[in-house]
Amino acid sequence: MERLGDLDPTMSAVKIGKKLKELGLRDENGKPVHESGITIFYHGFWTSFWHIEKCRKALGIDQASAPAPSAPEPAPEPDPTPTAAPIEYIPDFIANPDAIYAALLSLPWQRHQASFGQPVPRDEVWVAPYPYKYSSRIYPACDGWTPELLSIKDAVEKHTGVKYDSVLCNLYRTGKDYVPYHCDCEDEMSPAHPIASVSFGAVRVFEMLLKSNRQIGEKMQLANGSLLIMKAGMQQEWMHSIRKTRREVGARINLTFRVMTKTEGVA
Ligand SMILES: O=C(O)CCC(=O)C(=O)O
Repeated sequence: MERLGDLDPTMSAVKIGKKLKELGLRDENGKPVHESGITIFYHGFWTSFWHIEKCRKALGIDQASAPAPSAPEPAPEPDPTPTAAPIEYIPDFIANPDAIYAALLSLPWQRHQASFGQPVPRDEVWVAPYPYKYSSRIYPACDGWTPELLSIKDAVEKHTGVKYDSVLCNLYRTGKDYVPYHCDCEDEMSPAHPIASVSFGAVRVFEMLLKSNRQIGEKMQLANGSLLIMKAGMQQEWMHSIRKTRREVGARINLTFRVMTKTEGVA
């Protein structure tokens, strides 16, 4: 005979009523237990549960003898040592970061429109001999190299041995400005070259996420005057972001030097 313990209280009330009728069981008052199925229908899950318990008692089947519900799969242990992202970090890369930061504040910053007319949550300037198609917007080619941008580019090129042709400048005016998780892996960009990221002003947290398992990697505090190299191939495997913060933080400027290889097909 089917045991009451096999009845699942999450079954619909009508199904429970049917099942009890099939079993032909009577409760402690001698009433066919399926009659109470009507009550189950009106009162739902908890009544069903109560009713099954009542029938278990009537039949002398207590919880201990009922078949144990199958145990849920244990959650996998989080990996205590997240995979290290392919980066290099030099905290004091720029000798006089405050003076350069002050000069960079007068770049022609623009708050562009993102999809659905929302403003991009930071100001940007794109300087490159190529247009840049980024997240459904196109930034035109712009020969806006200032002496400061050229001197930082020169320092970065000496360090990396790579000739950069482009820079995306970001200005985070407050802690509310941010860049969501993304990778800089558009078709126009060379995956064979590292991206060099130079930061000025307020310290903000840079987070990395491994695409394959959505595991958050190391979180870094990017210091004023620091250089972070995201090595060749990193964009294909990792995403990165600057999170919003509720802390009172000042403005921050970040410059990412890139190599653009393929610009055909971009308007
Ligand atoms: O501000 C940063 O440090 C990151 C900027 C960034 O992710 C980007 O320009 O693609």
